[in-house]
Amino acid sequence: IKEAESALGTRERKKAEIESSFAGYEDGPRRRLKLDADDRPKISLWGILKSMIGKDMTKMTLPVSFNEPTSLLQRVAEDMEYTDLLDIAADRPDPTERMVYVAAFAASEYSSTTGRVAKPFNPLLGETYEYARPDKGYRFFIEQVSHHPPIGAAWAESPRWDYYGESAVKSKFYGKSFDINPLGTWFLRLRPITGGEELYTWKKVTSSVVGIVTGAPTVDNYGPMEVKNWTTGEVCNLDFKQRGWRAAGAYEVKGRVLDSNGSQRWSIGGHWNDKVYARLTPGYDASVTAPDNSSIRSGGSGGATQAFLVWQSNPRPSGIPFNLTPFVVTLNAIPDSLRKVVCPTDTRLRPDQRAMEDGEYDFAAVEKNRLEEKQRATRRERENRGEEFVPKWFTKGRCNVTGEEYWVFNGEYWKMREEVAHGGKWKGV
Ligand code: CLR
Repeated sequence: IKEAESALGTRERKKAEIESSFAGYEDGPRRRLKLDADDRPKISLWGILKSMIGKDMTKMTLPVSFNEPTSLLQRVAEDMEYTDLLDIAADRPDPTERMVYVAAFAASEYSSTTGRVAKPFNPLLGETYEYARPDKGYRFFIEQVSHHPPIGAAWAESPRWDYYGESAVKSKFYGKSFDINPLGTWFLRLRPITGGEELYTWKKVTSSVVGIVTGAPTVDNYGPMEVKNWTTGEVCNLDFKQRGWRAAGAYEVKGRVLDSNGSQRWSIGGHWNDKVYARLTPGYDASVTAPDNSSIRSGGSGGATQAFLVWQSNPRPSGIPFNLTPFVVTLNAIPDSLRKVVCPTDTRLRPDQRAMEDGEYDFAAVEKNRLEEKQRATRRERENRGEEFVPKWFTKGRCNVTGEEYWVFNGEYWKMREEVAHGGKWKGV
């Protein structure tokens, strides 16, 4: 009881701190874009890409009609769509059950990639993006901390958890496929109801655009993923199955949760674009499919050997331009209340991306060029002064649990923002 009380105390303190950042989000999430349909010119991907075999994404110059009106910083914020799973995880008293929900969260991060064969805008060095959800109780922040190679450092906080990591990818166009390999580790600090804190880590799997030559490009995500609880020792091994020739088994994910002694506790199965189920299988492995009767119990498990639904993807209504998800539509909104407080470096203020969102593709291309030229000029000036870019909101640190390097958020962003909300000014940005 004492430990639960202290866990609740920590959550209360965090809650108050995070709520101080909600100014500007009073209007609630945006529901639609200005555009009803994107009438982008249909150009063959292969026609453009065939001369670029062997190149990585940073070396490809593509017409702006291959872009979508998101930035890579916002693509990382897409991870926040299913944080409810983390809230549920934190309230489960059993660590293997917490792992089931954390692993489902890690798999849910891929559901919004389908139908999105488009290039997000490349963030400028020092560009930032913030996103807060008063209704969900979290705040998210990311800064582009390196341009070559492109690296974004992200930090999200809620009363029950912190989620942070580095977004950096290696990409290469192989002709048959365009592969994107994420490099960084993602960290989850969970504050379970039973007290204390737990550290989980995982790495993202490979994303790949396939079907380029046949003219039906799709995004696949595949490979093994290990989610590890460093504090109590549970491990979940997930396997994202690679899409085959006949697309049978597409989107499939399966896995197992091992307890701290290494013996199996849960079997997991489903599809990362749709649903994930779990089944209590103490000491053995089983394949998990949808339960065959109507007694699907979501959010509970106590002793059940019947599979239960852990996660379900939100609907993808057709008719949203650029094939965006409803969650993504909320990301680039800038109501007047938010414009007043958001940092001048925020992605929402990029004129090229805004033009793209509004369907003004030619203007988007002109502005994109202008910003990139300006960035080059700034870099030359910096080099002439013999200076190096220093991130404003993150420093490099080493995790004393995993031994890995990671980007430590200095917390100053939200403090300065609060001053701005009370009439102050952004300084040194
Ligand atoms: C995957 C999840 C990671 C962050 C991340 C980084 C790069 C993204 C990738 C995600 C998804 C696929 C992606 C990629 C950059 C380019 C690629 C959007 C979100 C698209 C599909 C490539 C389009 C090909 C062009 C030639 C049109 O945490």
